[in-house]
Amino acid sequence: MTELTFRKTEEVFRRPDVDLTTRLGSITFPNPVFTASGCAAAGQELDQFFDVSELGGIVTKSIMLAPRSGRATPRMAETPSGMLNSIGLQGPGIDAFLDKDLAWLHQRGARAVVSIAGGSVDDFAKLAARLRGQKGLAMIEVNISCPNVEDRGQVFACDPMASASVIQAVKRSAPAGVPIFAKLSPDVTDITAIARACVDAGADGLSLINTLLGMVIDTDTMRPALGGITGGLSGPAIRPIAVRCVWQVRQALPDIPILGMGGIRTGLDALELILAGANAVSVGTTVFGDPSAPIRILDELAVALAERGFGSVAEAVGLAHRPPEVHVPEGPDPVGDTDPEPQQEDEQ
Ligand code: RRO
Repeated sequence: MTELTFRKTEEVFRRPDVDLTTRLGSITFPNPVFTASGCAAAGQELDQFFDVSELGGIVTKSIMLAPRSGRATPRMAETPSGMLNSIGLQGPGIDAFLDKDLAWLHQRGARAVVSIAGGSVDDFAKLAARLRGQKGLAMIEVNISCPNVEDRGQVFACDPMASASVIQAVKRSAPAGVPIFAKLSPDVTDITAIARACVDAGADGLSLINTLLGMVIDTDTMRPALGGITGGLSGPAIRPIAVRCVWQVRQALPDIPILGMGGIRTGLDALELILAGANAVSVGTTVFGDPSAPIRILDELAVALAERGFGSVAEAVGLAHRPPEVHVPEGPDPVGDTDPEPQQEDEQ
């Protein structure tokens, strides 16, 4: 069925007839384009640009148990084809989040993917328990990979055992039937080892990738540009890294759902991650300059899939892993033909 979509910009777009539904664990989402954690708060600000319930899901900014003011300013710096952030998990704490943000998303009809972050395994378990019985909750993204923490020991996703402990604890405390996705860091030697540890600990899927640890020095002040000194690098600069991580994890764990993110700006960028193995994608940094980007990218992705002859997004997931087509050169049949007839040249 062809769907007519009305944009608040009064533009009318006829989305091609492609089945965009995608399954992440036990949940089927209407389409594979989500927001990325930390880039759209809980979706309210974006709702003036498009109907946020039209996206596959809204991934919220990582929430902690208590309110937190975050790191010193400045908290953002531009980089070539990307940006650094050093927010430091600023947020209102889980109680205010549930009352205001999750309640709003539910009332709006959006599918909420709640990102949780903690400083200890116990924090994560408590956060997961607080999500029991909450309406509008579609999925939990367990952020074990925030780069902007006080010490690297708190980046659980840099260690398979620490990652597994968090996921096990979340799985035990979280509401039954809600998929648990572990968000991983690309800043490791072998992301598949961390991915396996999370899946063995009970993760239903993986979110790939968080930002990479980076740094900018202001050559006028001759000091670090960020108050927090280091920050997380995002944007198009990291897209090839995201593609590589999704590819490696899809290869290692063929049946695990993957939510892919990292520098997506267009429908073709989204398709690239899907071909690498993502079942759905999150759109992040580009939203700061183009708040309508997620819905535009969804439209562009539908067109890109239709143009390539796909009837559904599912057909494209991981397709880049297929073996190369073997090219059989034309020529005489070699079987039993030791003395081939000389070939006649075509008359021109
Ligand atoms: O808040 C942040 O500084 C932050 C988080 Br929680 C994260 O997961 N990734 C990031 O780049 N920044």
